[in-house]
Amino acid sequence: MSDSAAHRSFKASQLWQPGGWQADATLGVSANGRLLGPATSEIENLGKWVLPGMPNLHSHAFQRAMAGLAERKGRVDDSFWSWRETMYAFAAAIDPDQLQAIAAQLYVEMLKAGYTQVCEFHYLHHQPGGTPYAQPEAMSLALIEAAREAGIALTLLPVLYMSGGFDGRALTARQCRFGNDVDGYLRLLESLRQLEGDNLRVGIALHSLRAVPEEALRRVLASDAAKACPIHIHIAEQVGEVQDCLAIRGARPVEWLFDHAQVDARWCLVHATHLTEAEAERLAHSGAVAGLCPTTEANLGDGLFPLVDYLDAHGTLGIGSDSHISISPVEELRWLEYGQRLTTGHRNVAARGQGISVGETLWRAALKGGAQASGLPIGELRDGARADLIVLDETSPLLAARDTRSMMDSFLFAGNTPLVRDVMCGGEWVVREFRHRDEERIAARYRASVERLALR
Ligand code: NGQ
Ligand code: ZN
Repeated sequence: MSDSAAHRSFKASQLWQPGGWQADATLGVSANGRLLGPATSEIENLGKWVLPGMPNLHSHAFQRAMAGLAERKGRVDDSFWSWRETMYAFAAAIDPDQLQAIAAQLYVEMLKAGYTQVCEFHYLHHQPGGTPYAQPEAMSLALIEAAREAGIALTLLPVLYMSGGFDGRALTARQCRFGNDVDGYLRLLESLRQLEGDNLRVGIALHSLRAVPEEALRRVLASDAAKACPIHIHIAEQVGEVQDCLAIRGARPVEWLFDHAQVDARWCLVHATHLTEAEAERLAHSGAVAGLCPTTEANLGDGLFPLVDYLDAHGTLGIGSDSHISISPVEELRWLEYGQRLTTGHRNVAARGQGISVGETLWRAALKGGAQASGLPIGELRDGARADLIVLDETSPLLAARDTRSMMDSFLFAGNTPLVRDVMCGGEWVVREFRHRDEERIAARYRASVERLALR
């Protein structure tokens, strides 16, 4: 194929750029799926409303198959911690084939919802009981393969998980599948880093301060890999976790992390729900990303992130679907705003000045923070970036009579009909006219896999 044949050109009536809508924009896509100046040849019309695809900065793929299975009361004090027991029981039997089937289905659903990249916070490493698979990376490879099948960009974050609490207690039987020592972890990380390429980035994940002792944290952060790759950690999600950290380490989790690690733009602090004003400011000024997962945080009863303090301190944020109780950037951003409205009694909270659009503010912020957390050249449709874009359904009644001023607010706040019509990821059309290119096969295999899991 000649260069010009592989280099395709597109136009959009309105293209979303960091500064706002750009009318009559043209885009070129190279053979390797990157954006570059348009070729002079044939120009395909993408449609009226074209946006960068949204990065999803936090996912535990296997949890997709248990979405909806923990909504019946077990005990009077059902909480995050009792949900976690249900989740452990569910995680106990999944094998690499089933993980691949579940993840592929999940990633198809993500693409159809407008996510074009996913950060997979992956800790289900070993066989039930904790013995490594013959190929120790088997579960990681299942996720990589699932992302390839679906056609989504993946930032794989193998997770270090060593202890069952701040006191350094041993893992329980159910947590043994997650456990590695630092040497084993660094070996896994290095072997996965060999696989990095256009569609795959590898980064570091520390499960939480509960699960990673201080000395281990120091060793991992001193590794070569840590110098330039994304570093993600769950932090301050639950009040009980903040209390335990205070009791055992003498500081709140975010405070402790900042005092013991150089937290900067490499980092993504997932949840960071319970912050003092000083912590919110420290996080904002560090340049790290707050990884917010509003539907999961609501589902698990975590609490509300201090969005106003954080935005006023110019903090960076992104969104994740985490437990996959919902797979929709629209719903994550809608609930991020609605949580604030419900507690403050005000409207248009995320817009920090008169005349500013909430929808534009949130979509723009989540693109930027998600891209940063992913370690990939995404989130913006500029030369050199991956060609990851979504085209909205301009014929939807929800968008009738909308213009550049009202469009993003209608996209995020009006109705529930899916508006993402076409999705291009890495220059490939993965969704056209609302259908993923391989959705029937992937859904059939998913159904068979979860039926087998349910029968066990
Ligand atoms: C997880 N999920 O790793 O799946 C966690 C729960 C824990 C969220 N934090 C387990 N949303 O934190 O110990
Ligand atoms: Zn999580």
